[in-house]
Amino acid sequence: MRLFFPPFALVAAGLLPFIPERNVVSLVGDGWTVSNNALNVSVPASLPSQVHLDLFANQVIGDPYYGLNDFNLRWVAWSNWTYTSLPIAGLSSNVSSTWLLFNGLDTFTSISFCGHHVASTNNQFRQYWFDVSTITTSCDETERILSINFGSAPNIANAIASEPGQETWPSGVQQVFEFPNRCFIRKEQSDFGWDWGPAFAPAGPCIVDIYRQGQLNNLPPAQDVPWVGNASLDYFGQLPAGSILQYTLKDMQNITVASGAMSRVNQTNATVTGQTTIAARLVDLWWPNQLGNQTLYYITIDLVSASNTSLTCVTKRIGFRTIVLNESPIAQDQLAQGIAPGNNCHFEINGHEFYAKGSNFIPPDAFWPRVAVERMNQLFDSVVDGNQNMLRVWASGAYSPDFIYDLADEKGILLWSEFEFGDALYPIDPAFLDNVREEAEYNVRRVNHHPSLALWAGGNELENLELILVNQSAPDQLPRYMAEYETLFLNTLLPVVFGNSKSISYAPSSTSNGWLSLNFSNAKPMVERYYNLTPGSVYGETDFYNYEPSVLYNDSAYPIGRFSNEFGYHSMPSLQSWQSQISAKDLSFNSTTVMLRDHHPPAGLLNTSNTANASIGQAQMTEAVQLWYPIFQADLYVSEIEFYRRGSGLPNRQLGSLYWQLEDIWVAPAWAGIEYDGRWEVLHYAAKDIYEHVIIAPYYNVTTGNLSVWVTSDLWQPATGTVTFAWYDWSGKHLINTFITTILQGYNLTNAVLYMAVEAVSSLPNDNAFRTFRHENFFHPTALQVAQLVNPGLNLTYSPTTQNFTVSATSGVAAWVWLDYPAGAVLNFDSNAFWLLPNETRQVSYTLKSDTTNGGWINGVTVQSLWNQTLPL
Ligand code: BMA
Repeated sequence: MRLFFPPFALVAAGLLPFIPERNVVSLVGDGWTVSNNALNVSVPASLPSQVHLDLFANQVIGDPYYGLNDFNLRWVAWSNWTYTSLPIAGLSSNVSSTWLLFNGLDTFTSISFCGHHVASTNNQFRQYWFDVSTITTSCDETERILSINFGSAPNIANAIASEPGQETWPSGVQQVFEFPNRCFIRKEQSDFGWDWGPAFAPAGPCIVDIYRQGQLNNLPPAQDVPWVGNASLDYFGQLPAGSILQYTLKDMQNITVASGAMSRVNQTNATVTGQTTIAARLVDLWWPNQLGNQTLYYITIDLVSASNTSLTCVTKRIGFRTIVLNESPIAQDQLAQGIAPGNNCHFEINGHEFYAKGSNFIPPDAFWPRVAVERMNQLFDSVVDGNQNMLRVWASGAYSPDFIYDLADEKGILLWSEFEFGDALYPIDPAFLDNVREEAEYNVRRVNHHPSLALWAGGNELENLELILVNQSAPDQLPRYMAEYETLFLNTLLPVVFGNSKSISYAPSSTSNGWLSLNFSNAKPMVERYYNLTPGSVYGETDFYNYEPSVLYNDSAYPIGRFSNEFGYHSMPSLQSWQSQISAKDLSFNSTTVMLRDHHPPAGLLNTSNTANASIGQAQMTEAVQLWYPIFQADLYVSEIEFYRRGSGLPNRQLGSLYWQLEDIWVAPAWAGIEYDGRWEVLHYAAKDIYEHVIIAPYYNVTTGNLSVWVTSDLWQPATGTVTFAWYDWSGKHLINTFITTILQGYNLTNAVLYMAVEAVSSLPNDNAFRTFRHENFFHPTALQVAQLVNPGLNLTYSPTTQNFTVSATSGVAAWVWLDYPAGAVLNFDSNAFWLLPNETRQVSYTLKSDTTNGGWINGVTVQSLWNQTLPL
């Protein structure tokens, strides 16, 4: 239970932006106490923090992630906690005003300063500032103590839920994980538990908008017109008459590219806005990873008085790009190309359609103060190394802090961002809507200048799940809940995005069938398509899970849409990771601890006890492994990604695959490809391989028994090349060099494997150089569980000179060769989980991310394949 999340909290004296000599006193750091009198606990604290972290640091509780502490520590969440400062030094009594500024209070607080009540807050996602001038001047320096009382979020959520006349929903609509009633409060929704995570519930900026002249949200803009730079600054108090805005645009070498006064300066009671055009030829474009360079600039906006004094000045790092989620109807020229009718649903960067390759990003920790820049840097390096260009920053976590967007800007990772609503419907009383509007304004304005920002979506699984659940449970009430849905997601959130930014698209729900009409002359510009579908047409996104193992790998079971924003199956993390968070005696697949840390499916969905619930998740993994083989999860994702990518050349013109989920929040069974400490699972390696630009892949129709092989490229230039096929038996005996299976009649197919490879020449987007793209794949007609594998005779050596491992197979086909390394280091190999033909040798290099073994990990590297013999170095 997170009680406290201030990325930083400031006491600012004279914070009026146009007083140059303002004095800012930071409250970040030591000198705080966290206490609960009733529990007789009072320990030192340090900001930013959360109560679990301070209690753990002072040994009041054990490691919240260890064993079953997820359950044992829930008393912390049910309690109230007070953070108290030492007397705050450095505040002058002689300034015109003093403000308290908070950039994150999680969630229900009562704030007092010098013993006076200042305010109460109720939204983790908002910025708050309070004028404490009078209190400060009448308060002695020794009494300037700030005290913040955090009320128990689950208690308060329950109290709000039971208020007379409170909103209710039909049975089964609200997805409950561990603590109920999360929808009533504006707090990270997954703090109340989720199927991949624990339930701890721990306790005005300037906006710069860069867009093409004439651009409107959600519509592809012209690319041959100048850029517009729009800046809007919030301010406190009175703005001197005749103030103007000036801008300076510099490149990363600090050379001025353009500067001047902004036109159309416009002033409301709290913001001042100005605009300028920037000739397109002056700047280079920003592109996502693999599609071009990530060129960045700095823009400085100066608010200057009539007497030419700088009142305040803000600098933002920006990029010049247009990014649009194009959901417009399929046009005539697209129909003529063979694209099925319906709606588009794809992204366009700088006017180019591209294939979005990526995954879903969940909160990387239940305790955000532990999410350090270095850790995110490593994680995002893994995203880039994994050939991904987009992450969906899933709703129901937290809005990402600026440093995460900064890293994404630098590495070219597009962030499909979402408002924090998911798998539930929400109240629409005026106070709730006002609170949401403030939260959305703050976050939209805060992150808009980042070129990595790809989209704002209202929330997770609303149109494709929540409204459908209402229809199933209480069809007569669908109009009412649909109207409420529109109030929040179309009438409240959409105007915040469109009112602040022209550069970014908005979709009320991911997943959805997109919009039916978009007309900016209407008071409500967007009308959703909902379920208004014509057979034979293809519309929006797909979201696909099926936990019945017998239907896995069946192409005909996968959904046909324009973009896949979620799909997956859960699996176990590595033994090395388990060892870091549970005891040796609990290290078995069905131990109570392991079962109880498997939160899938959510207890609240099943109305069963946690133990019964946990065994279902374990059972699903067991059945799938028994039917297929131990690493079926990664192979299943490969099969789905191949399927979605092939759709880019089929009538459904499918242009995106974002699997569930990029990374783990702790150590537990979940869908992740990267573990809590950064270690790659088989899934991340397999996804890296199948997200290569040019891939070759088999498609097997289980019903007809027909096999076809397709090559798919996401390059923008044509690729030409050759494809090679060869059938082998598992001992490596070469059967025939052809793809035609009928020639194999007479062979035992449980004993046959088809090798296929493509070698093609083309060039990368925004790069004229020709390169060769290679990819190989294997097809086995029967599940590997029943295939007659033979010992492939693996060999593993390491060369300190080249720092490469060499792996070879000597006596058979090696399926899913896996290099493993001991705990204490985090690294990734440049390839892993690959196949080897007999007498094939592969050099494997690695990128070391952290190491506490002083290089000793190298001696602990092992190799194995599905044949199942683990060999030491
Ligand atoms: C979808 C996601 C998450 C969930 C995942 C796995 O529903 O949006 O809510 O964690 O599937 O079940």
